Amino acid sequence: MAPNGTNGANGANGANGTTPSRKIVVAGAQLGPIDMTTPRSDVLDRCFKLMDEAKSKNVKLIVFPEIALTSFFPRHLIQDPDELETFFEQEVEGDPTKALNMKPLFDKAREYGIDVSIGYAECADPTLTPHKHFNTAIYYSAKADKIVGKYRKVHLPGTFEPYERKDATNQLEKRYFAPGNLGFKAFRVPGLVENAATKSSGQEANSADTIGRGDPIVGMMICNDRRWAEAWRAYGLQGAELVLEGYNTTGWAPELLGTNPKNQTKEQVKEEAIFHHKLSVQHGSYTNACWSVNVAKCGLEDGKYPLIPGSCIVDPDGAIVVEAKTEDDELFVWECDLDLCKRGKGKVFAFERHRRTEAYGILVEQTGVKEPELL
Ligand code: CDV
Repeated sequence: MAPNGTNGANGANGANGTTPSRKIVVAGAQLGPIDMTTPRSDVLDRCFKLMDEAKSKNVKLIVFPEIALTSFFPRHLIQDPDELETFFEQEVEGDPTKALNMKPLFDKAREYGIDVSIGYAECADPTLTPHKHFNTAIYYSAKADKIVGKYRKVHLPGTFEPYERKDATNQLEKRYFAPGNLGFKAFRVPGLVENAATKSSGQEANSADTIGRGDPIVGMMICNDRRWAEAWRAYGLQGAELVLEGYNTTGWAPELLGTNPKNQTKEQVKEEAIFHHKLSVQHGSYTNACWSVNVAKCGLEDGKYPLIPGSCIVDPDGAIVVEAKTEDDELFVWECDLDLCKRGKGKVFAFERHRRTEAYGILVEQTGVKEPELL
């Protein structure tokens, strides 16, 4: 099958000594708006529809957005801790697939044999006071029947205190979440490509005959992370072939985003936000020679807070190969050939030959800007 008229059926299967295929049918599951009062069960029903469609299209991995199961609550000042807690999910027996509100989704993934990546608000340890809360994404492997990757958002935008102007759109992520403490750790996913080189067959990573031949290398980022070259490069340095990124990006928040004098209308502000989103993910994919699957929650939440669309899959050359067309629930599918990462990783972005770490100290030694001495 060639979803959406994509790049064709699998090639050689490896059985006759030819190069095994590294093509994976991947779907982004864009979600339309979710209001503050929408029950999780309604959202899960919407997710199931997208999973049904994914199954019918032979999808192997479906990617849901950041904080996929509720409204983007960090725009609201919620002072009652019990009320705030209702937006968070707690693992059961150390297993997020058993978390009350997420279990039905993973049960469906298990039934369909589809891998799932999803973002949610995580209550990490309910026995701690106050709880450690993170903005988290997890990767469920159907082959392994468990979570094989977990990422906690590192770059938390916005403020701790709400803006003074009554009608301002807040982004209270610094108030509600701790910065991610798991770094940018890439991981391998079993069962998605044929004849992968493995440790159990006596092979070693980073040897000439296994580079680009192991199980797919995946990284995750969440929304604001995609604007930071550091996040992409951390994954690039681990050979990431596929970066999964979910987002809730406001289309109108002058206090947060500042104003560009070129933009005269709210529509222009939103268009610029979509432009910056695409610029970031296209640049990150190109400069690290990896695919990226970028999935929005979008549309007008609570009838007044616009979130941008722009969900898309970007190839390792930085080109958008497929994008969502609506601002509602929508599945978009592409057959991603991981072998397309090889050109960039082997030539222009062959890090081992071209990077100059002796010149990069400033990148980790300094956080904010220090201008040169005045003349
Ligand atoms: N959820 C986000 O991280 N949103 C930010 C907005 C606030 C700029 C983003 O970078 O898209």
